[in-house]
Amino acid sequence: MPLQIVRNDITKMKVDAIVNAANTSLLGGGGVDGCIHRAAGPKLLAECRTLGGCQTGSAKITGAYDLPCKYVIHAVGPRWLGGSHGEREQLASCYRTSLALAEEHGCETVAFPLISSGIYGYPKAQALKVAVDAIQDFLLEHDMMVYLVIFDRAAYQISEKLFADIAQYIDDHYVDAHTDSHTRRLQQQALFSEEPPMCSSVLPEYMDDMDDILEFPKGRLFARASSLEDALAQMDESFSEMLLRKIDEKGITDAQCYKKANIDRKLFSKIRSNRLYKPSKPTAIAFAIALELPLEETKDLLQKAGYALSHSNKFDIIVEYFIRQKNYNVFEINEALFAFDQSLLGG
Ligand code: AR6
Repeated sequence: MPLQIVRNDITKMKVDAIVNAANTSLLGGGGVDGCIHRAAGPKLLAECRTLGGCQTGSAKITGAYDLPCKYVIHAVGPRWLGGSHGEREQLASCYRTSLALAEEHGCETVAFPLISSGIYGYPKAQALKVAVDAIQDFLLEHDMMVYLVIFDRAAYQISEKLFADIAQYIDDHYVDAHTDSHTRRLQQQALFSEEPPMCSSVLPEYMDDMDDILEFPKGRLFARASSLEDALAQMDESFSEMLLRKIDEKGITDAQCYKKANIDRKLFSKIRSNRLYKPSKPTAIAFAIALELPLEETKDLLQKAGYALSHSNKFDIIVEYFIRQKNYNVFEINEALFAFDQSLLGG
C-alpha cells in the first residue's frame, strides 16, 4: 500500500526518513519537533544550527543520529490564520518539498506527522485532506512507501455527518445480518436433522447455478466430471484474468488502476504475471473500488479470489456503504475504515 495511515509515535518508525513539523529557525520546539530532537540526541540540533533556517512551505534534510531512520526532513508548515492566507498551498508545498528531498536521497519509505495540525492550529480534518491529496499526487508519478502517522485519536476525525451516516448504516445492516443468521442457523439445524450433511441450504451461494454438475442430494459432487482433470479444465476466469479484462474494458492503464487502488507496482506485477494469484481481501476490494465497480460486480470480482461481502462484519458494511454512495475514493474509504478501527484497503 503506497500510502498508509498508521497510529504511532513517529520517532519509533523504522523508515528511511521521518519528517519533522519544524519552525523557520529549525532549532527545535514543542510537539513532534521536541519528541524528534529528544529521541535523536544533541547532534541533531548541532547539524540544524548549520542550516540557516528554512522558509515556511519548504523543508531541509539532516541525519537522524539516535533515531532508527536514516534522515530527518524538517518541514515548516504554516500557522493557521483562518484559511485565507495561502495556508493550504504552503502546507501542500511542505509535503511536495519533503517528498522531493526524500527521493533525491534515495529514500523508499517516508513517514510524515500531520504537519501544522498541532501548535500551528490547522484544523485536523483539513490538514489530513491536504496531506492525503499532496501525497497521492506525488505517488501518481513516483514509487515510494509513505506513512502518514497519526499520533492521537482526536487528530483523526472524519466529518461528524459521515461518521453518523456510516454508524447508522452499520447499525441497520449489522443488526439485520445477525437476526438473519440466527434464523438461518435454526433453519439449518432443522434441515440437518432430516437430510444428509451436504444439503443445498449449506452450499455456498456461488454453487446455486451448478445444478448441471451436481448430483444432489446424494452427496457426490462433480458427478458428471469424469475425472479431476476434466473438472480442473472447466475452471473459470481467475481473479487476475477478470481484473485485467475489467481494466481493458474501462479503457484505463494498469498504472492508473493500481495507483488509484493504492497498490504498489510490484504487487500488481505479481498479480498480472500469475493467473492464479490469490490477493488478500483488502487488495481485491481496492481493485474493485479503483475500477468503480457497482456492488454486484464487486461481489463477482471478490468471489474470484474466494471472498464475499457479508453483513456480519463492519469492514464489509463500510465498503458496501461507499460503493452504494458511488464514492470510489480509496483514501476516503480508508479514512472511514480507520475511524472505525478496521483494516485499510490496499496491498
Ligand atoms: N509522533 C507523531 N505525531 C505527533 C507526535 C509524535 N511523537 N507528537 C505530536 N504529534 P505539532 P505543528 C502530532 O504541534 O502544528 C513546534 O514547536 C500532533 O498531534 O508538533 O506543525 C515546532 O517547532 C499533531 O497532530 O506541529 C513549531 O514551532 C502533529 O503532530 C510548531 O510546533 C503536528 O503537531 C509546529 O506546529
